[in-house]
Amino acid sequence: MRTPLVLLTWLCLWEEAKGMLRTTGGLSGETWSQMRADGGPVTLRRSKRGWMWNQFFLLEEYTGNDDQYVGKLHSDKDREDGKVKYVLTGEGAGTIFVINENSGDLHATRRLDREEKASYTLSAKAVDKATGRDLEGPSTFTIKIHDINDNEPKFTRDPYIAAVQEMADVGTFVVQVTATDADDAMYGNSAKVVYSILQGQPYFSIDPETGIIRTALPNMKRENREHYQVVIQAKDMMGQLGGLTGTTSVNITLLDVNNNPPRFTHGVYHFSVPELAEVGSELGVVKATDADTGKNAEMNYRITDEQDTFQITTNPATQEGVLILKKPLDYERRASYTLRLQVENVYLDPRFQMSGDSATVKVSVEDVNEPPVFKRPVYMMEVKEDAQIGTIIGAVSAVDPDTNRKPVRYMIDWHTDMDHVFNIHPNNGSLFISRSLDREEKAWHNISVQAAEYNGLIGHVPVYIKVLDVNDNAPTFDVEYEAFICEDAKVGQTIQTVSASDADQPVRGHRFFFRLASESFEKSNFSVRDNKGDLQQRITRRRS
Ligand SMILES: *[C@@H]1O[C@H](CO)[C@@H](O)[C@H](O)[C@H]1NC(C)=O
Ligand SMILES: *[C@@H]1O[C@H](CO)[C@@H](O)[C@H](O)[C@H]1NC(C)=O
Ligand SMILES: CC(=O)N[C@H]1CO[C@H](CO)[C@@H](O)[C@@H]1O
Repeated sequence: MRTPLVLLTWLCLWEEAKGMLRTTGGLSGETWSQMRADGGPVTLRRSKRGWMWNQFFLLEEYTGNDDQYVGKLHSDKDREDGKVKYVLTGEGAGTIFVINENSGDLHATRRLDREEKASYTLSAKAVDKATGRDLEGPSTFTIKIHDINDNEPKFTRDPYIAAVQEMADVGTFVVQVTATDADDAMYGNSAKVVYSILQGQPYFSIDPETGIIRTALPNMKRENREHYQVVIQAKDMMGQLGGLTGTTSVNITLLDVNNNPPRFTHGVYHFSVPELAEVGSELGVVKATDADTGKNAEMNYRITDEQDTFQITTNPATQEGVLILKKPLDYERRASYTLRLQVENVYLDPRFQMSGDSATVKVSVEDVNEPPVFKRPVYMMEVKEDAQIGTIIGAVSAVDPDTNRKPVRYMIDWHTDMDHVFNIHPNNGSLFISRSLDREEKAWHNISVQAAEYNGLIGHVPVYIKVLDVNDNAPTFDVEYEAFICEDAKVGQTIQTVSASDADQPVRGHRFFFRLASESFEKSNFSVRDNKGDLQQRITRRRS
């Protein structure tokens, strides 16, 4: 049979704890003694059979020097004559919690931390000291560690890294920060956190409840300021005075948008280029600047006139415009050009109305001392092979293309006329024959004529001289003939066929006339028959 036991407790509770106990303590219908006038611990007294009330409450983080009083166990069987002994078992019994076996007073021997362990379950019984018999069977109760605000809010990150587009609308989401508080979230406000912004106004704002950071100023331009360090505070106790705080910093970067057009660094650029510059060569670079970065600063250059002569490309590494020669220049023909350039961004943002920029480029062509230039790229001349020495066969002509036209002197490149067959008048370019020609020996004389500026540059031109044929070669018999004839040969019988050739032109198709030499003609016993149209002529017997 169970012996009734009276449980007396001292609860060290603050005002708010009382409300908690009312809802959780199972004290319905019972009467609380009055709170002590000094506001200290209340005495809760209850007299009831059995272990109806089975909870103790204990504040965490007790800072007193002595053991912290938890409460008192009392049995009805205990007449306070020293015959009853109280025995404690369970979590922390004998170590964290000790009981005075005579009085039933329960103490905690060390400071407790609710965030480490929020409640302990123990058992107590009353024993007859003399007999060792249980006066009251073991009954279970719990000691709940009551929260105090001993933990400050802690942010999940420090720092936060975030980015938002420049010129974003006010209220644009940037990042959400979160602070957690280890205190009891179910009880009081120790874990109720409110966010505020310590640094970073007026650019950014924070929602006190959600921790969402948003933009707070319109038209924040990256070009004015790119990086912001925002400091956020989280305060528990719902942000009330006395709450604990934690802070974090949020590094916010404004992301570039294309809100700036490229601008030429100069209104007019001057370049000079030697007239002999090769097609494809670089004449110079122009630069436009763009306050944006990356793709938003990429640009295209354009020439709006003189596109035949020049072109412009973008150097992808520097975004400079590179002016390139597209056609050969000639100082003597045109000494300067004026071009209009246009520059625009490659990737435009439809939100921003931007027009590109324009600039002028003045290109001056520099005169280069150029060699004399012949009027024709090649000269073709003809001369009869029997022409007299000193005959003029033609003339070449060259001029210095430079503005201060220097006089030109002509020479034959002797490497191309080793035999000195030709001569040239040094001032007027007339070509003479200085040796007799023979077409049959050499039909072409391909020589090179030079025109030199005085003490200066040399120009060259090929001259092809064709030697024309003159009939200056007699026909010749191919061999010396030796013919045999039988004595009974008939008249008209062919004895020998002879043929001839001629060194003059044409190579084929010569028409030769054959006859017997005059000294043997009269009384000759042989005759020659002209085999018309045939190179070969037959000699035949005329009489026996
Ligand atoms: C060049 O000079 C020579 C000698 O004075 C003269 O015979 C010739 O006709 C001249 N040639 C020309 C193209 O004037
Ligand atoms: C000289 O040039 C002509 C014309 O180009 C060519 O027909 C001829 O074969 C050349 N003769 C020599 C020896 O190079
Ligand atoms: C020039 C010559 O040799 N004529 C000879 C031709 O033939 C006759 C007879 O066979 C000779 O008598 C000639 O002398």
